[in-house]
Amino acid sequence: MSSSDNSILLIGESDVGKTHYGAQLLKRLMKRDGQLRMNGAATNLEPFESAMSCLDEGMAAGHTAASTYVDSIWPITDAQGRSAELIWPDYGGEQIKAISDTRRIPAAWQSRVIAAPSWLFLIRLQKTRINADIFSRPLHDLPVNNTESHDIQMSDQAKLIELLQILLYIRGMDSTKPLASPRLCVLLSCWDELGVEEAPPELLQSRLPMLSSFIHNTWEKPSVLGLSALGQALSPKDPNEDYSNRGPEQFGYVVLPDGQHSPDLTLPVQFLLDENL
Ligand SMILES: Nc1nc2c(ncn2[C@@H]2O[C@H](COP(=O)(O)OP(=O)(O)OP(=O)(O)O)[C@@H](O)[C@H]2O)c(=O)[nH]1
Ligand SMILES: [Mg+2]
Repeated sequence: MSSSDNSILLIGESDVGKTHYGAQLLKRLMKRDGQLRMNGAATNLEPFESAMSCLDEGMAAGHTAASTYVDSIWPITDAQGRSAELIWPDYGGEQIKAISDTRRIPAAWQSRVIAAPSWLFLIRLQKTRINADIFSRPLHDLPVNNTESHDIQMSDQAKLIELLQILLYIRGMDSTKPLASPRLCVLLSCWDELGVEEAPPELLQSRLPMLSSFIHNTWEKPSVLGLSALGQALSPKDPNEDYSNRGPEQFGYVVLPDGQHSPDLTLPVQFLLDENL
């Protein structure tokens, strides 16, 4: 790994689990038993400090203020001893929603989108409205709407695709060939609340088929993983004693593309960094 730019563009609206993943990832890097380990002093940890202390008490942390954007810098090393500086952001998810809603991108975000060699796209399926449409049911099974007066809303699936299209446009990607760069990893977050047996790529394909096709047609080698950063739901008010006694490091897992679970929360990052090593 070179110590040049290993920033990860973490893309996710509010409530998808960005801050909790950041806090749990940081704890795993410090515990040093995964594929990636902390190798020196991390800087700008403030956004994750309060989340980490809530988790230590067995509680969930709060929402990140809409205007916050902080890049935290983590010196890491992999199992082969190669080192890099990982730039991991934390921000209020409203910033992503604003890009999608207004189709305008602030200058600071523009440079991040252009510079980051890897994109980590968090989707929380539980919060994604999946309306019945011709992609999920035959046309004759769909409810008939009185077209005169109903509001036409874009489906969440179409919005997620449009967001990726906006980001690709900003980056100037107009290739007709599948993209090798930026590398893309889709993380289906809060996996524990889904209660499914399927592997992540199949789940994405069955729940959001249009998005899954878009991703597989646009990128050369996208990866689709599941993530349960906490391992279970936690309350922001009632501490979970067992969680606190055993320690948050004992909880949380990644679901690999073949459906296997791994407690190593650093795996999605390692996948993204691999090509940039
Ligand atoms: N069940 C479950 N809940 C989770 C998990 N990770 C996060 N959550 C919950 O999901 C909610 C949102 O998590 P955050 O990490 O605050 O989300 P965020 O993307 O940082 O949201 P903003 O700060 O608003 O942008 C919180 O209520 C967490 O408790 C998980 O792995 N499992
Ligand atoms: Mg947050």
